[in-house]
Amino acid sequence: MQTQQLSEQTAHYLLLEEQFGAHNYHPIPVVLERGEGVFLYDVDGKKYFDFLSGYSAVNQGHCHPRIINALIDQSKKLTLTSRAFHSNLLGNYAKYITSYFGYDKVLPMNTGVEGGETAVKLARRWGYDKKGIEENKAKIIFANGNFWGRTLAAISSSTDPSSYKGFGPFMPGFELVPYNDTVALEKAFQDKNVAAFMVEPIQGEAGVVLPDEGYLTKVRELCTEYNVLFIADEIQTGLCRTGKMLACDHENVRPDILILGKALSGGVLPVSAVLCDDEIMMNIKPGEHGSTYGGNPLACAVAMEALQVLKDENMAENAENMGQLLRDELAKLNSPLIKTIRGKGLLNAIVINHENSEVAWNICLELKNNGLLAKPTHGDKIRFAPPLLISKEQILECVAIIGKTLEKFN
Ligand code: PXG
Repeated sequence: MQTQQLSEQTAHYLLLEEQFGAHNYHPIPVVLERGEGVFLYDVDGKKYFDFLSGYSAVNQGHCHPRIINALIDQSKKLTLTSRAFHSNLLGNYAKYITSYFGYDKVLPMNTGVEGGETAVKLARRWGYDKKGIEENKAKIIFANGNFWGRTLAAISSSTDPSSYKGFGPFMPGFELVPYNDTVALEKAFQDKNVAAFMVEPIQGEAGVVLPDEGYLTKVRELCTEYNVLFIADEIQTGLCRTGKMLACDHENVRPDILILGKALSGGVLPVSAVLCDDEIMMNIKPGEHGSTYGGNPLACAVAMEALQVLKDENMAENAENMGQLLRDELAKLNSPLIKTIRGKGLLNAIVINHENSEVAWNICLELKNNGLLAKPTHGDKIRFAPPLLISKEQILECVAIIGKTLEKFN
């Protein structure tokens, strides 16, 4: 591993985390204290381009003034009622987000993984109440390489040993098919107990894996034909990240259940949402699902502003254009270290052409030294996903940083 010169301050904070925090992450050794737009600043005042955007939670840019103002204004009035009482924000938010995405109803939760859990519960209940699946027999199909969080249910569908190994026993009723394989999917759908297929339109954590064009269209067709719910996990791909409001919009397909999270709050607080029509949502009765913080007034105010900012600032269009520019300019580097460049909009990854998986990590350390923050995933892949307000000049500056960095490793 490459040795890094760390400032005394940085070393101090790293030590605190190491001594008193669980060792459940392996972060890049940088300690951040401020963010603004596409930039992050560390405790020594060094400025960086953020090429991770909190795993796509900060699509609108760090500390977006309008979102922060919505947070401040609402936080002075009312932050939490629990769902024991109504608030004057929840109804407005529900109306706003359902008309924004074109669904009958929303079920508000907090983290992405709770959104996933909610979708699976809704699908099971629909399977029993509407499809007529026998009690406790419902199956949910997932794709190999899926990632939807770290709870016991989420790791029960995982094909990544670092997620599931040593944490069994697992949730029954989950089955897997290869990603991007509609023949396997149709085979799985022969089983009448299948209630839903839950899939990421582009697999994010797997390393930005894009399916063939037409995959989502075929998934939609098969789900309709076999009366199986199509659940789209758009927690990472949604909200303009891939150059459209939703990644499903690239093929004009409408999932039966849509899960959103991350950028739904612009990185300000955990806000997730599950959207679907009454036929699915209205099977859940009072007391059968929820959470203390789900739909809290602060989250409602922040989410409405975060969604409005995406539209007002044309973030889908900018993500589409800047993503194309980024991939084109990365290709022009002609670096022997880049095996593959892939992505859509501003959800991109490069695959490093080296057997030694430490090389991608060391490249990220050197990128950090040169003023750009990125993190490897699965050893050899580096995600390039800046906030969506990045400009052309900034993209060119970032590609220059990446080019200079890679040259050191040739
Ligand atoms: N679905 C997708 C597609 C995701 O990428 C989740 C669900 C879960 O969201 P929450 O808010 O529960 O983390 C994700 C999360 C990490 C990490 O460990 C998380 C994600 C990607 C990479 C790392 O912090 N995505």
